[in-house]
Amino acid sequence: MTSGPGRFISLEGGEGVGKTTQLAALGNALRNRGIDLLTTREPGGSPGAEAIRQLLLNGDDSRWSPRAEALLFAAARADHVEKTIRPALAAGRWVLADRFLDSSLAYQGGGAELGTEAVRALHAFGSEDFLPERTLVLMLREQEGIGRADARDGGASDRIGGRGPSFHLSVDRAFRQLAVTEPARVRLVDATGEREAVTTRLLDQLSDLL
Ligand code: Z5A
Repeated sequence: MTSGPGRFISLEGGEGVGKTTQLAALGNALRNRGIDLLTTREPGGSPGAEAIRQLLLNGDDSRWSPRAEALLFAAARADHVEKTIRPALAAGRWVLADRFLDSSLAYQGGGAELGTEAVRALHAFGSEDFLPERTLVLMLREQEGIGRADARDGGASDRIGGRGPSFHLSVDRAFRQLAVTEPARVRLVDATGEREAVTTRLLDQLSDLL
């Protein structure tokens, strides 16, 4: 196993783009390079945050107002950072997360129209502005991601995934904007084609960290 500073990488993108698939594949590729890696997810990744995940993803869309929803994501993230991510990094491990702050910036900031400043303010308080070293955003045309998710789930969606096309279009635009605003950290990665080809593209975007 490698020793030295742990690195924190997040995988992002819209529903069904292949994050879960690539978390496993990229995770294996990194472990095969001798990296001691923890994979985790949001919302969730610690017992407290997994409990909040149930509140966030189940029930009617109207269960939470946009502000309450953003606070719940920020609270889950604060617990995840404190209990899971920081201890792993302190032990020299790498951490690969299925979603992190950029999901809140895109879904609550963009899709739900709270704006990125409000979401960043919650993150500043909850997680002391803690950020991944690299964020890889998987990109597909929207219908393609939804088509993949439908083929898997038979059309069932969670509270947030079930929102309409204009919501998901705003999410997509927000992810693209993040790559413009923070090009050193946030990289868009083409998620079309074979799974193995996507994993290679993701690894390419980490080459300077390996
Ligand atoms: N959310 C939020 O609003 N704010 C936040 O701060 C956070 C999250 C952290 C979490 O749901 C929801 O919470 C999410 C955003 C919101 N709602 N939406 N949208 P989640 O994490 O449980 O689920 P998800 O993020 O939406 O992901 P998903 O639907 O599970 O999809 P995925 O992980 O990106 O894709 P997958 O499961 O790997 O792949 C989907 C299918 O495609 C599957 O059958 C695969 O076998 C197949 N697949 C994968 N790769 C390929 C390729 N290359 N070709 C063909 N088929 C493929």
